[in-house]
Amino acid sequence: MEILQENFGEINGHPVTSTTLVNDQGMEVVSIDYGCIISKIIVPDKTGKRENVVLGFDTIEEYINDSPYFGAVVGRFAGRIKEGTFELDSQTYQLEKNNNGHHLHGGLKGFDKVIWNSQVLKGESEVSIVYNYLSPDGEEGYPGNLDMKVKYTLTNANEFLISYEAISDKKTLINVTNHSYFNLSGNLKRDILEHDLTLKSDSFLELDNELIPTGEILSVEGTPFDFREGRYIKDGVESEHPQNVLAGNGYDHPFLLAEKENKEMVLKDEESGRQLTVETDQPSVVLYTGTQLESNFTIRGVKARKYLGLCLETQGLPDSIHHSHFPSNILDKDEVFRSTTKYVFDVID
Ligand code: FUC
Repeated sequence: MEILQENFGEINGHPVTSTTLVNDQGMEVVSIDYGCIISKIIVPDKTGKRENVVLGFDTIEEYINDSPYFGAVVGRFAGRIKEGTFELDSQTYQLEKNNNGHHLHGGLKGFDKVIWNSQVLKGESEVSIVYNYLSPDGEEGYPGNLDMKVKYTLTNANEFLISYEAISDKKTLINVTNHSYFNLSGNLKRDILEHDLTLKSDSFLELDNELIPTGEILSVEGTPFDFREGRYIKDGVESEHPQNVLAGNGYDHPFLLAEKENKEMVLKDEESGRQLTVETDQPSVVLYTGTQLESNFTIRGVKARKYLGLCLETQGLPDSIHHSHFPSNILDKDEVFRSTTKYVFDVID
């Protein structure tokens, strides 16, 4: 097992470091201390060919100018909060409105756009990097000084674990995730339309035209949202279901997970033979199929376009503060928030 570090450029005079975690199976995870961005995950295909399976850039300038949250940790609150406002203990808070009059992914300068401190840890059968950021009281409108830790661990069993830990000195909201866009074809050879996803979920959140949850929880039964037996992503792209259409022809929806930490998400690309299994302790996953990816920039030589990657954002429910029947994302003063998501890569025939 190995940890390699190198310079990745600088932001306003601050150096940015890239850290590569390497295991003995030929798997590598590269992350930078700007946004805790995962810039590469290299895993073998069924022939043993090692290729990158996430969307990312090779320069800090591209991350600053073009990135739609590629590989980043998003927070303090992942997803949308309607009109960016909420009440806690009869005090009203106004967050930055950075998306169509709503708050998205932590605001104008969320966790994805700050430089984190870091420390590497080397064990017998795993290597880790721990990122730390102190988000000051009032940042982007959120109450409380929030001490945030994100730990990336790569094991010799091709498991990649992301653990989050947070504590605040005031009652606040917390809902963090990682916004990696996966494409298992390897080095973006194909889009994700023929990726096959199995999801242990019986229901998903209805969204309005601005992608804000309406409060309705819909059954997946008989819809393109039913991934319980596995389904190609293209089913939702070609679908006329109004929820697929409003998501830009695809998916941008929170699914409620019926099981936890038991292979609840399995993504397969038959041609390369790569398979990714995701397990989490969070109540939901937002499946986002890159429907807003069409743009003028290139991603390591490939023109940005729809369906080039898909996100499996394990998290609590967006806008939960406005829906008392959603699981709460309120963090009490001095309470410790902890959460872990595990990504396991292997090959199938
Ligand atoms: C996802 C989506 C959003 C947005 C963003 C880049 O999490 O829910 O709609 O486009 O990422």
